[in-house]
Amino acid sequence: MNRPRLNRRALFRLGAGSGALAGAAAAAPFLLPGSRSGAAVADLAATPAAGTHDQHTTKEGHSPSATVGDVDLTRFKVDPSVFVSTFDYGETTRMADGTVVREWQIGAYDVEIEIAPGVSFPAWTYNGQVPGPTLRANEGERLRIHFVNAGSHPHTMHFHGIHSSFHDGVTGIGRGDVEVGERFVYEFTAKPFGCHLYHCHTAPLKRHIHKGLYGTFIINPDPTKHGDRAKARHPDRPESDAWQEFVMVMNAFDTNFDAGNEVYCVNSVAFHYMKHPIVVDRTRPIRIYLVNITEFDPINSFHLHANFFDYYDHGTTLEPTLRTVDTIMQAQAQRGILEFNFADHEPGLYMFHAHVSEFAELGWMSAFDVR
Ligand SMILES: [Cu+2]
Repeated sequence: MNRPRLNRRALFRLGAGSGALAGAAAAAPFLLPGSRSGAAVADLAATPAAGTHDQHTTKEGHSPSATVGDVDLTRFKVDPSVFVSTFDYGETTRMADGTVVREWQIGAYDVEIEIAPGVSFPAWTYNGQVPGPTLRANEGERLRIHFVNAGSHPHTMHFHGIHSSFHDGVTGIGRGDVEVGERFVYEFTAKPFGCHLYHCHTAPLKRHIHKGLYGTFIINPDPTKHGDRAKARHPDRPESDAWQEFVMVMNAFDTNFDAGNEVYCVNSVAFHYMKHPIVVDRTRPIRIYLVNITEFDPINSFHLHANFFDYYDHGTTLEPTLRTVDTIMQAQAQRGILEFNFADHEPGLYMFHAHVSEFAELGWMSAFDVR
């Protein structure tokens, strides 16, 4: 049976519009970093609508997947190449007893973003960007998040942390939904240390999350409580200076609202870090704050090529919860810290991607440029 049927890839192709994902290019060369060449591989567009096991020998080819061209980064508030190493520490003051108060201004806005060349998505955002800003604080500080809803629907901010019921940011509980035009200040103490997240928790939850209302929330461990191992994770300490830190949010987009994703990525743009590999210094260690917020699919995963890493589940321990692994999986809202280095490697490109192969082929494919 070879009857054509409309599958997710075909929909993606249709949704791509005017040739952005142009052309079957099975024989095209490997997509070079930074290439804007129209000859670049477009496996997405070349994929047959009907799936049989032998079709890859005729239509799909064997070239790495990518999109053609680049998104209009001026439409993003933050370029993913900048976002990946940007941490928002907000503004600080001190209370009379010396406790640091750390505050952020966060607004919910409707913004159209471009998630693959020519593919727009009508997002709901925190501060105009998807993911929202990576909020970072030190353990024990008093946090105040001044939230204003300037969007078109009720929203909240629900933090994965420890706080009161009133500040939980959930429809129908405590302060509950923040209606359009309303404000609310979420306030709680930063604990436990780790790699966390925040997201809108207004019903229907899957739609409010998937539309783009999520971000990473990092709490640095206090070395005075947790000893020397905490120092390397605390940016105020010289022991942390050597580390190259990155934040990666595994997300995906349902561009036709059929409760299935068409585009997968890290930090919102399909194949961005294949076209713009993340430059790393092989003499310095690497730490990744990794969060999975992918809606509609039960798991996502992270696989590193030619290397192994230590993993700290939720980032809430200073001893690895997994050692010497090259792949981990995360359900939605699971997150963790990855630590590794390329000290013994020759310089070059080293891939990392979802080892759910379909996700990789639909955008969640990335690379480090090790120098
Ligand atoms: Cu919402």
